[in-house]
Amino acid sequence: MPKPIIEKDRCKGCELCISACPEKVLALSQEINAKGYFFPVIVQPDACTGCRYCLIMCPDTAIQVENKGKTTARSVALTQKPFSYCPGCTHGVIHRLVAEAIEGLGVQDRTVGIAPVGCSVLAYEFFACDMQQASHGRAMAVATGIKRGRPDLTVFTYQGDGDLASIGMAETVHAANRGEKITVIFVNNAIYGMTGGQMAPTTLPGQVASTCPTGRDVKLAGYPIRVVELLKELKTPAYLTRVSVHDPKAILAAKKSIRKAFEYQLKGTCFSLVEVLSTCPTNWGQTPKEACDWLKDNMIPYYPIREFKIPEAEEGDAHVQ
Ligand SMILES: Cc1ncc(C[n+]2csc(CCOP(=O)(O)OP(=O)(O)O)c2C)c(N)n1
Repeated sequence: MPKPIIEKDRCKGCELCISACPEKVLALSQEINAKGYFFPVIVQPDACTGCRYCLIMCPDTAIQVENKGKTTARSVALTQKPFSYCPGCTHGVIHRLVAEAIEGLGVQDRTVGIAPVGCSVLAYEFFACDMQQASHGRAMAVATGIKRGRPDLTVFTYQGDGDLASIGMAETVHAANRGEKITVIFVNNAIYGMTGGQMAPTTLPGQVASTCPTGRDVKLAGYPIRVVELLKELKTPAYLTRVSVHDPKAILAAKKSIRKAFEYQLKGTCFSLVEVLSTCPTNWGQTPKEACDWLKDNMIPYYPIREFKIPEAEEGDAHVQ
C-alpha cells in the first residue's frame, strides 16, 4: 500500500500537500512540531494511491512517498538544510526541480549556481553544488564570466523578477542577445518579496503592493513586462519558456522544461531561460492555497505558460503546454 512519509520537523504547516491530495489522505495535526507549526498527518491510510501530489506540492521537501517497497529520496543536489522561505513559498518547489535536473543529468560536481539578491539570496545554503553570490541584478554578468572562463562547467542563475527584470534588465537582454550558453531560472512572483512586497516590473495591473496600495496604475507605472515575449524578439537562438508551479500537473511540466533548459546548455546549443510563475503568500496577503489559485486565475491569463522560442532546428516541436 503506498503511503506518504512526513518529516514533520521540516514542515511549515502550509497545507499545500493537504489540498493537493485528491484522496484526502492527509489532514492537519492537533500538535505542533519543533518549529511551532501544525503538520500533516495521515487520516485515511487506505485511500493513498501513490500519486505523489503531496510530495510534488511540498515547498519544504518534507514529504517522501513509499510505494511497492521503494521510497522516494530527497535530491542529492540539495543540502540537508531546511529552506528559509516563508510557509507555502514556491521557491522551495523550484529549488527541488532545479536540483532534480542537476542530479538527473549527472552534473552536480561541475555545476555552478549564481544567486543574486532577493529571497533566494541564501540559495548557496540549499544547493549541494558550487554557488557564487552576485550583487543585485548582476547574476548573468557573473555567469557569463564563469561560463566563458570554464565552458566545461554547467552554469545557472536563479533570479527573482525584481532582480532580473528591474535592476538587472540590461544584463538580461544583453546576455540573451549574446547567446551566452547559460541556464537562467527566472522566478516571477510579481513582487519584490525580500524587501516587503513592493511593486515589481511584473506586478499585474490593479495588483496591490506595498508601494501601490490601491493597485498598480498602468498610467503611472506602465504595463507589467513579459520578459520571455520581449527576449523572443532577439534574433539570437535561445530556449525561452514559461511554466508555473501552482499545482502538481504544472509542476511536473515545469520539471521537464527546467531539465530541457539544462540539456541545451550541456549540448552547447543556446542561452536558455525558464520563467517560473511563483507565489508569495506572505506579501500577497493570502494563504498558500489562495496564492496558488490567485496565480492560476490572475497571472496565467497575463503570462501564458508555454514554450516561446526553441533553437531553430527544433522549431517544429514547439508546443503549447
Ligand atoms: C543595489 C541594490 N538595490 C536594492 C536592493 C534592495 N533589494 C533587495 S532584494 C530586492 C528585490 C528582490 O525582489 P525579487 O528579485 O523579485 O526577488 P524575491 O525576493 O521576490 O524572491 C531589492 C530591491 C539591494 N539589495 N541592492
